[in-house]
Amino acid sequence: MKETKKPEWAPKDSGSEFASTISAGIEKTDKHTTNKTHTPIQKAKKLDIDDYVDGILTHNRTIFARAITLVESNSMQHIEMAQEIIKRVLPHTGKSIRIGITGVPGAGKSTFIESFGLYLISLGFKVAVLAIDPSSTISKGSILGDKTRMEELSKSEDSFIRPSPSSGALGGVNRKTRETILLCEAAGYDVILVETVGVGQNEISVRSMVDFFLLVLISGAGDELQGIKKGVIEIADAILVNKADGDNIIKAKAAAAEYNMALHYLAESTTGWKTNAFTCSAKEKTGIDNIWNVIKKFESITQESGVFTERRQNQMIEWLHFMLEEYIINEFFNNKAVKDSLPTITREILSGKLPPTAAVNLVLDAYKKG
Ligand SMILES: Nc1nc2c(ncn2[C@@H]2O[C@H](COP(=O)(O)OP(=O)(O)O)[C@@H](O)[C@H]2O)c(=O)[nH]1
Ligand SMILES: [Mg+2]
Repeated sequence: MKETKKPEWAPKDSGSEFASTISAGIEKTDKHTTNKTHTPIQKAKKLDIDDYVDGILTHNRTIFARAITLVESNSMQHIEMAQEIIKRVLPHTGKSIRIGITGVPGAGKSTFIESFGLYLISLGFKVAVLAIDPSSTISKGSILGDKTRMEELSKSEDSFIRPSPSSGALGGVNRKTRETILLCEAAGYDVILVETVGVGQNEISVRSMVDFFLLVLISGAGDELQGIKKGVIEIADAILVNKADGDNIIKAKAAAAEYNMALHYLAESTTGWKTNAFTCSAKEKTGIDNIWNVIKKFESITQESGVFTERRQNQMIEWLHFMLEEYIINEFFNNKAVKDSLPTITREILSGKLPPTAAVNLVLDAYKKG
């Protein structure tokens, strides 16, 4: 079906992409015009779980996008429905390669994804691009930027691009992105690219949901940036020095050589795999096929050794623990007895009557009794 003409990254506040392209407006049109050539589309219909599952598995783009909207919702009712859908499609997930892409803003991640995504599509793959961008909830700037950078890719029938979900209930962006990955796989996407902005905590959470972690850098970045990069370099499976074009080719190659030297001294980020630095030009589309070969080699080596599967299993367990922790913390701090006891106990700590460790026991007692 070709109903979705609007690019999928239409900013969230324009209405969910879904609703904005279809439901409400069309319903009205049908009521207020006599235009019978306009076939009323099933959009207005409320979908049940079977509809969602069938739609995802038969790759109905519209239903698929609606399922993702459900996953991204903060309403408990939607979350519950989404869980049921995910449970049903779970046997059809896991067959993609999940690639995390990080790097400082401006390194060229989006431009790279455009070139890389189109290259993968030319090889016959279907590509999903998900973004995790903490700044996008504050300003839509980055999404608007991406819109122009991924123009060709967004037009392809074989791509699906989703901007960063807003945070919110139950696991927030983390859960939403992980579950979206599963839906993408069930819908037949072969390569999942998760783009994140290289600022602190983000890389760690993206690392925990992908198979391969790619760090996009540029040559000549200032010293203060090197500081941020250090920790991230340690978890990268490949470093890609981008913008190796024009006058910059030599500098980019020198930077890649330097990173390769530095990588000698670092522990493996993935057991049995040697992280290397390469160059590419996202703009001129050079070095793109090479990085795909690196990723394929990584996949075959880690599949063979079992590290691939082991990592995915660990990631699921981590996810379980992460969600449990979040749930327990919420439940604890929303407990009435805890809420009631905290102000007095806090005052006693501040006035020097109660040591914090003893206070912990008091709060826990209140919780257990409450
Ligand atoms: N010369 C050159 N410029 C690039 C290349 N890749 C990206 N850029 C430019 O770098 C800027 C930032 O790119 P963008 O993809 O938005 O970076 P992101 O913030 O990492 O997603 C844009 O002006 C791009 O046109 C490249 O390979 N060569
Ligand atoms: Mg970007």
